[in-house]
Amino acid sequence: MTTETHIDIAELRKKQPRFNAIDSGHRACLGCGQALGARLVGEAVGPDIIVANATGCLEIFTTPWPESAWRVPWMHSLFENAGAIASGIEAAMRAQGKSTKVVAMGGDGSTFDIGFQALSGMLEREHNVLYVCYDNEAYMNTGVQRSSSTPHAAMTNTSPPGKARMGKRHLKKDIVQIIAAHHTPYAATASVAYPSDLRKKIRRAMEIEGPTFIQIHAPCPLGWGHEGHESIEVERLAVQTGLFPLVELERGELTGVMPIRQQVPVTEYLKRQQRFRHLFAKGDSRAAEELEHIQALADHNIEVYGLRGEGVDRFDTEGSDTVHRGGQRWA
Ligand SMILES: Cc1ncc(C[n+]2csc(CCOP(=O)(O)OP(=O)(O)O)c2C)c(N)n1
Ligand code: SF4
Repeated sequence: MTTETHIDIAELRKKQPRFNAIDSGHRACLGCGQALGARLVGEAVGPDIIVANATGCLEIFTTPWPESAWRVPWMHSLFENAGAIASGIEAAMRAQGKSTKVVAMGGDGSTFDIGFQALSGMLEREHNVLYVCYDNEAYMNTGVQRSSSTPHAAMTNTSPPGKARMGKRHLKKDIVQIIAAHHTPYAATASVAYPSDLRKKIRRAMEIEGPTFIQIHAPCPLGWGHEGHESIEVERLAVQTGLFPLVELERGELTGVMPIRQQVPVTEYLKRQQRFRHLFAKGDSRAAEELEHIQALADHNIEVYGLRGEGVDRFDTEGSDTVHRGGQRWA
């Protein structure tokens, strides 16, 4: 015997433990770090926002016409002008006396490279906008081309390893420091493998009147070359090796770091990803040199940011458990 149950969607939503700015129905790949990142950001920002989203995977997989996975007002900007669009929306809100917060979003290609000019202007003019960069370290939406965020020695379709070079020749751009050099009130790095820390930083940024910036390291199984179910494990290693330091900078001053108590060798991170497989090729003496170089980059981060923690745990969870899953309840 079946009984029909009437479900009141409005009532159900009220009982939900958290607000989701982005919901089911998107078409990201399995294990997409950016989809998880956007979900975590969406939980932390609350409903009173307007999103300006640059062209890239996030924009494409959340809004296949005529559908949308967004539950907040959302605007697609060009690849190059999310900062300008967000500035304009914020100025319009201010003129109308509204407190709705503007959140700009873009990938690393959009943020580090093509949209940087508009972002720099937005920061310099001190617009009250939170800018979130989902850093998956390449132009993924168009088939994995190198960006200025792609790490040294990584293989992409435009930085193939071969006789002339071992993957990308240049270093990853230090975007959070460049943003901080704009005297930005709050600039931080976060990782989808540390969700509570990520949400905490988003909430901190939302409280600040003025421009804020968060760079979220987000694995891309397609571009990094690992299985979708490995995303979080791989991403944790990015942080635990020191290759992606978790830091907070306020008006250029370092105000917070997530210490690493037991540093993991970079090979543990690199060997999990096909984009670094040439670094493990037998009989190529350049591979060992590159591995040493990458280890030196991780050690340098640990030194410069003072990341070395003390204690027996692999990782200092201070700060990670203060914000509980679901966080604030929204009406
Ligand atoms: C001016 C301009 N150049 C190139 C493109 C083509 N394009 C669309 S998405 C994209 C890659 C986006 O990369 P990224 O910003 O890193 O985001 P991801 O897709 O990796 O999330 C490119 C090159 C475009 N839309 N506009
Ligand atoms: S290509 Fe990468 S960033 Fe794009 S949807 Fe797939 S996993 Fe996500």
